[in-house]
Amino acid sequence: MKISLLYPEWTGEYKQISHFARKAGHWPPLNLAYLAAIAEREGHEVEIIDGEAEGISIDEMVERTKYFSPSIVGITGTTPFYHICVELAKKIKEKKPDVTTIIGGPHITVLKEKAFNDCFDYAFIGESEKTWEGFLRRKSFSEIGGILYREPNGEIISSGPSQQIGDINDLPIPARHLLKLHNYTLGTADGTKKFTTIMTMRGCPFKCIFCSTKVFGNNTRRRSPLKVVKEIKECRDKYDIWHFMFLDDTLTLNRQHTIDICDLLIKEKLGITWEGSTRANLVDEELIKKMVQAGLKRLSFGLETVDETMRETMKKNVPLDRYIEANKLTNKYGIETFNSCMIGLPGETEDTIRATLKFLRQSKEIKQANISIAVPYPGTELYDMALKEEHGLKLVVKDFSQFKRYNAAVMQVGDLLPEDLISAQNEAFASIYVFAPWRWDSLIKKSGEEGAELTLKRLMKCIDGGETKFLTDKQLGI
Ligand code: B12
Ligand code: SF4
Repeated sequence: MKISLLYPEWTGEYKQISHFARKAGHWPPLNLAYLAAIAEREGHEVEIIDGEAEGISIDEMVERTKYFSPSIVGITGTTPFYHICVELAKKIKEKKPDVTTIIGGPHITVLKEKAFNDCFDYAFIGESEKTWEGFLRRKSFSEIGGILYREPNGEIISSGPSQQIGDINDLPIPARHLLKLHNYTLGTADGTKKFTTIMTMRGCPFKCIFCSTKVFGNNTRRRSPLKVVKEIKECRDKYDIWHFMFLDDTLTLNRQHTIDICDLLIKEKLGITWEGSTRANLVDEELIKKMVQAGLKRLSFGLETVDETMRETMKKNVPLDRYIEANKLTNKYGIETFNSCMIGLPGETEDTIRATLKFLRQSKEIKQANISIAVPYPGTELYDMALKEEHGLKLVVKDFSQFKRYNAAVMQVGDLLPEDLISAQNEAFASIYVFAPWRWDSLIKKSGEEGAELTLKRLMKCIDGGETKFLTDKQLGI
């Protein structure tokens, strides 16, 4: 049987700032590569179309799919771009009504029946490799669980809870040979690198209120370091990939697991480089040293906000001073370090935004930062808080296509309206770079001269429009 797995283009929705999203790089759809590997193992002919990396429109994707003439089309979707998946499935059904359409991913996992649009024949809920294998083997749905489908009378039926893979070492190696691997590059302070993504672990035990962890849940499952390093070696030798992004939610969650992987990388002398994200309180000098020896080039931390009450409400439970310490440490070992912050979290006021921005503008330890707008993804505690209007939150935009993070805001927080958060984000993003010369170099290396110019223009636009609420000389301390 022929199967098409589709990842539609999405950055175009960011309009004027899509440059930054694209310049930051294209990421391979690892989910589809896992599902493709299983389908191939079951003897099917599979294609993966990555509309984002290949820069193709929905209509082109429909044409390509029609040309391949699959019996099954599987689409992956997150909340803000789910409407694109619906549009794509509808168009495919128009051209080829007999094709079976399947939707999977975080959005349908949380919303289930509510998002099970007519254009999809089946919805896969949660972690899906086991369900997918059972589906392709035509096992009875009640046996495999994790599927939504319709009875002939239109009634939606759930086949029961999805089954997680107990031992994730049983997963196949993702079918990267079906991807156009030269398309996947990352902008780093070391220049642009061809890369791929890899997971050493699934799940996260923490409960940050804004984070959607519904697919893999809170129990963590680790792969054997030997398998991880074997996959890295295969990518290097077969596909000439020398840089790896570890997608684990919290890379150093299990210190010994990280050390074991590092030891193997060092022993094998693979010469590859890698990066990932973790919590600032889960690194120490000995570990960092080992990670650097094993090829670590970049680490990301979620700093979010400097306000202590807000930090408590969002349940991040990492003291702010740990970020300063962790950044000092990574700077000492020459690791590019990225700190992501959010505005619009519960309890946010103009003053708390100013405090976070002031901290970012003044902190020389923080070489790179990013500001996104808090989005209450369905299924998160933040979403429930916004619905219940707690901590000054109010969900004012209910259209999921606006649940983006950049240039869009869907919640009001106290007196801050969505439009205030958007202009604060514009101002913040520009100011933390423009007024911090020690960040210029990395901005230019990562976003190019065009990106640096856009950043400057963004700030000038705020100043011209009189929107500089968070930027006075006094606040800047100059
Ligand atoms: C890497 C990553 C990215 C990469 C994208 C990589 C790519 N090409 O796929 C980048 C950086 C570009 C990115 C962007 C965004 N991301 Co992101 N991202 C992740 C991250 C860290 C890993 C994704 C991954 O590969 N997981 C591993 C695979 C195996 O898991 P999976 O994708 O869930 O797939 C499994 C099931 O969902 C299911 N499945 C998925 N698709 C399909 C399709 C079919 C047909 C079937 C049968 C099954 C199925 O089966 C898979 C195997 O079990 C996750 C967090 C996480 N832990 O998953 C966040 C996450 C997916 N991202 C998230 C968000 C919000 C975004 C953005 C909206 C942020 C933004 N910039 O505005 C965008 C949206 C991009 C888009 N196209 O939709 C949220 C999604 C929440 C939600 N409700 O949708 C997550 C869950 C983070 C979080 N914890 O909140 N992201
Ligand atoms: S933000 Fe990170 S640490 Fe917090 S729950 Fe999500 S993945 Fe886990």
